[in-house]
Amino acid sequence: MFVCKLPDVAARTVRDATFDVFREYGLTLLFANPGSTEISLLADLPDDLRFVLGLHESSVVGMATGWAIGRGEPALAILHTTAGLGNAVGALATARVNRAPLVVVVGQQDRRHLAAEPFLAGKLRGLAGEYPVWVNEPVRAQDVPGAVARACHEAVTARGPALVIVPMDDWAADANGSDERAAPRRVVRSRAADPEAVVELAELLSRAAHPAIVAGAGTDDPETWSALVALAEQLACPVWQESFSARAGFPQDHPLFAGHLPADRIRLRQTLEPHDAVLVVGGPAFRQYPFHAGPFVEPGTRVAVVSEDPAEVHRSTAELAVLAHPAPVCAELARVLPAREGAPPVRPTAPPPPAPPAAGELLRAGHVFAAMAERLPRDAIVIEESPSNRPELLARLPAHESLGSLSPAMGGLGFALPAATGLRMALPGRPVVAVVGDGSSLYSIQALWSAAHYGAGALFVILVNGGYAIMDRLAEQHGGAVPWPGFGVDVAGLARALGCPARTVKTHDELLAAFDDVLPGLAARGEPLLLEIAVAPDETFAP
Ligand SMILES: Cc1ncc(C[n+]2csc(CCOP(=O)(O)OP(=O)(O)O)c2C)c(N)n1
Ligand SMILES: [Mg+2]
Repeated sequence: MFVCKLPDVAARTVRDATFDVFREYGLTLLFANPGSTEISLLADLPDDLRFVLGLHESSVVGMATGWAIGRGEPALAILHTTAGLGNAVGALATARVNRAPLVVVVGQQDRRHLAAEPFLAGKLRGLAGEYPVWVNEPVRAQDVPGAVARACHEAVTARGPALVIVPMDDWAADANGSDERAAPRRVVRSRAADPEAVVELAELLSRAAHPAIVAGAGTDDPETWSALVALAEQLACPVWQESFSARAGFPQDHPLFAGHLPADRIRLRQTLEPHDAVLVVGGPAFRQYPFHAGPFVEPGTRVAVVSEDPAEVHRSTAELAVLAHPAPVCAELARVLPAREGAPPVRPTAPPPPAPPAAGELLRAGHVFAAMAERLPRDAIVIEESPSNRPELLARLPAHESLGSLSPAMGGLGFALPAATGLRMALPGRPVVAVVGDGSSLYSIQALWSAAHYGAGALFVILVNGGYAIMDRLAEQHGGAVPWPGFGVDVAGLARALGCPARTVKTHDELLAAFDDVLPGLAARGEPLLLEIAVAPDETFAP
């Protein structure tokens, strides 16, 4: 019998199968900067996959990180072999420490001649060091879709970037053999509170006469906020925010909020000295900045930790650490512990607004934050990357709602502009303001192009003090001369050159007028705006 064999024009490719994985896991926004090793993936994208161009990989990954944090879901970033991944390493480290789930596809040269190390062949596996939560080089092209699905699970469970390195010829390979993925369709992560763990924590807390709570960045979600509020109210105890926290773990306008812990052991010991038990929730015991000798707490203070981050749990200097999601544990503790009587602590109030500057004097950061505090909508997200002004910003701009406060968790500059852009794309109805130093603004300035091009209506407030004020203060404290010059960069001009509308503000009246004009309508902005505000450098710095 004669059988007519049709040509196999409609053969399904690994690229098709991977796009289905993207769709299945909601990875339909592709934050990317393309290179030749990614052309076979990216050319002729189907309409339901949206490409978002970042003009440098710090912006690509920063935008993806903002998006992932805003959505609480993994975001997809696509990077170009060694050059792209190399440029992105700092941003990937920030994503890891900020606990943002990212699926990162890294393009590689063609498998068929990789052995000969052609132009653009990348030594990619170890390039991002220990910062990815998972790195995979699929053994066969047909393993790529499953690897992307697994990367999604790895990124969510370990909360960081998971990398899949894909040779460029894999995308056109026949998908036959890729259906049996080495990854489950769904992962259900159990979050129930272990009754034994709750009993141990409850015992430690009920023996204490004067307990206290320290909230870390890991409690910043609405469910954990309310569980922690219930626990704090049950214990009638003060709640501090860990120092140098990347997120607000507790409502900072609550009467039990006691302020931000100091970042050195001397002042930390003094602050916690009145307490015989400290429960650290969603953070390590203890996050610090400058080193000072001696213990974190006085000998009479018992320390317990609850966190779902294994590394935080394992490195904590504590008597007891519980590896668990804090929300159910805190809710359960609030249920089993008896209500305590006791006067709530005196809540730190924001310092009064500074008097307007005298004629001819420059504005100070305090003027900017005080004016913002009076006008910002309650649900605003404030992204801080203004190093010398951070303590004053935290004091004047409390987080009223979950995700109200965000900063680069490991101190790497160049996060705020792209993160604000990605956050605003993820949460188009929520006001987003990035407060950024002039020096900090220059690390990922090209993110402004993406914000403008994609209509991300974030507000970028750039505090122009003419240089690296924090470095100058630290050098003074160290007792040494500063070898780096100050700089006067026209940041508003740079913004305009990148297509981002910008205004400059020099006087107090201009400041109030600009904020009156812009802040009330922030939630509805369809385009970004950069405000370049000239400020005097602060003369002191005590984190
Ligand atoms: C990528 C990166 N490079 C260098 C540093 C070190 N660093 C920390 S703060 C700072 C200066 C920041 O200047 P600016 O944003 O103007 O803030 P100011 O200190 O003036 O408030 C530098 C260079 C860093 N944290 N990250
Ligand atoms: Mg500066």
